[in-house]
Amino acid sequence: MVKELHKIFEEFLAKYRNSKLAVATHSRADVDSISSAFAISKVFPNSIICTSEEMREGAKMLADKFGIKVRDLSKVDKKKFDGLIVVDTSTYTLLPEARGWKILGIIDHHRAEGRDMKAEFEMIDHESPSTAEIISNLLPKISKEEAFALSVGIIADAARFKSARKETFETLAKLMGIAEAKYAEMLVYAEPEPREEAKIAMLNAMSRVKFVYTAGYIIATTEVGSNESDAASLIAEAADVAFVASWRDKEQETRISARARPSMEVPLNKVMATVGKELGGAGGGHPKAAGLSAKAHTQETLEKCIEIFIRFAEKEN
Ligand SMILES: [Mn+2]
Repeated sequence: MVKELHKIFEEFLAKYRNSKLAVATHSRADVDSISSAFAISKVFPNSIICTSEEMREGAKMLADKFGIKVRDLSKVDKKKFDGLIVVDTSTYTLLPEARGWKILGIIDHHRAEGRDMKAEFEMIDHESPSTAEIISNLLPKISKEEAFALSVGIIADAARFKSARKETFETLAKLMGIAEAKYAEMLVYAEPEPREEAKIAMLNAMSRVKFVYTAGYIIATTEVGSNESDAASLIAEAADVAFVASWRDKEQETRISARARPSMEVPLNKVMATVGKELGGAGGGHPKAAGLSAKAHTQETLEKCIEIFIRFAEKEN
C-alpha cells in the first residue's frame, strides 16, 4: 500500500466527513465498485450510493444481501449535494453522469490511460488488483458486513488471483477473519452463476470466433450482442488474446472487451487506448483486461484492434 494514500485519505476525511456526498460507482457496477461504494459510504455518514445503468448480477446480489440502497446518479439533484466521490473508475466514459458534479474524491486502481476525471483528493494505486483492496487498507475500522463485501470485490477483480499480489492475500485473509465467512460463500457473489441468456451469448460468441496466428500470438476475435466481457474472458482461456465486439444501438458505437492469457506481454490497456483514440472513442483498463468504445462498426473496430495489437507486439520483440 502506498503510504501516501493514507495521508490523502485522512485529509479527505477530515475535510469532508460531514458533507453531503454522493458516492458513485462506474456504470454497470460490478462487485468491486459496489463493495467499495458501500464501505466508503459508511465513513461519510451523510452520503448516498449512486450507480448508472443496471448493475451486474453479483453487485445486485450483494446489494440485496446487505440492503444497500442504490440510486440512479442521473436522477440525483447535484445542487443538493456538496460533491461526488467516484470509486473504481476515473474516466467520464464509464460514468458520463458525473459530468457537472464537483468531484471531491476518486479511489481507483485503473491505469492512467483514458483518465479524464480530476478530484481534489485522488487515491489511486494502479498496482492494486482491486479498488476494494485499496479501501480495505485505508479504512480505520471494518465491520463484518463490509469485510464480506470487500472480500467479494477483491476475489472478483483479482480474477481468481491471476492478478493478485502478496498484499491481496494478506488483505483478504484479514477481511475473511472479520467476515467469518467461508471462501465458497463469497465465491457465489464474486462469480455468480451466469443466466441462461449469458450462457447463450457466450456460446454464440464462441461459435463465431475467428483467429489469426501472428506476431507470435494467437489472436481471437468475435462479435456478440451482450456479455462481451464474459465471452472475452472465456475465449482468452484458449487464445493468447481475445477481442470481443458488441454494437450499442443507443450510443451508435462499438464496445470492445479485451482479455489476455497471463503469458501475453502486450499491454492491452495501451492497445485499447490507441484504438479508441483512432476511432473517435476512448479506451483503457489493465494490461490483461481492457476495453474501449469506438465510433465505428464492429468489424472495422476489430480489424483496428488486430492492427494496433500487432504494432505493439512487434515493438515488444
Ligand atoms: Mn475494479
